[in-house]
Amino acid sequence: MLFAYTRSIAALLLVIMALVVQEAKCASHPTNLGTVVNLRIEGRDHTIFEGPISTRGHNVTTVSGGTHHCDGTNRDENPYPGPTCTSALDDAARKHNFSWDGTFSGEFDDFFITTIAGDSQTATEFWGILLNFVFTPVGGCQQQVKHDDHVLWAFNAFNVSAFLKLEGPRSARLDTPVVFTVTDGMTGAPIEGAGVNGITSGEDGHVLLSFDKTGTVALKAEKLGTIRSNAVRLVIT
Ligand SMILES: *[C@@H]1O[C@H](CO)[C@@H](O)[C@H](O)[C@H]1NC(C)=O
Ligand SMILES: *[C@@H]1O[C@H](CO)[C@@H](O)[C@H](O)[C@H]1NC(C)=O
Ligand SMILES: CC(=O)N[C@H]1CO[C@H](CO)[C@@H](O)[C@@H]1O
Repeated sequence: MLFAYTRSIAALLLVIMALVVQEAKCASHPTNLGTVVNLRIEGRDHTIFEGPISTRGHNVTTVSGGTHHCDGTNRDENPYPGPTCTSALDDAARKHNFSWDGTFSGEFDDFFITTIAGDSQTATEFWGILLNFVFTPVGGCQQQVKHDDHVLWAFNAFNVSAFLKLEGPRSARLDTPVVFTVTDGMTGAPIEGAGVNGITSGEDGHVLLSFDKTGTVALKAEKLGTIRSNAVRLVIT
């Protein structure tokens, strides 16, 4: 008797808890108003786009794939719509007037990107997506993004030894050396032999640069067999 009574109280408590959890979920229901991410698109020979982009989850249309949702609810990956890696690509393409194309897979409920700004995949080179220097485990319309995330679309992403990351000061004095550092964005390991403004990084990934003109320069690190780095904007005074 007491046992049954305790059991029904326990059951009632479970129901109440479930209701509370449900309520909390509703209260924190994320909105799809849009967010700003740092988008970078590294093409075969040059950077196609690099900068902040405002994006929200929305329908996307490609020539080869047609019109489909692209808000993270693809293949039930997320419960609520929101901005995604591919919505960011699409919003940048529209705002900055470059084209992209992708086929659509019903099985994955997602686009497979084939071309961005004329750089088309080949039998061995494909476009890949990294979120904060980590390959996304799911497709670009499934992978939601947050404010300030670093979204990288890279050509031939699956056949490179590293995704370069460049760090350094934002300002320098005329003819005064400053140190920049090139690392592997995934592991943080220093990268030797990368070129930054004509100077090659040492074993510790360091590059010593000095400038004989005032103004602003955008520096990137490049190395054969890797994906070139983010840009660091440096003001020389
Ligand atoms: C988005 O595309 C789907 C087809 O995938 C369509 O059913 C839906 O009406 C579209 N929504 C909007 C807002 O255009
Ligand atoms: C956008 O790009 C297309 C093709 O490259 C070009 O024809 C068109 O004039 C461009 N539009 C704007 C607004 O720059
Ligand atoms: C780093 C890497 O994966 N390199 C490979 C790229 O593809 C060629 C041939 O397609 C391979 O020989 C490399 O090992």
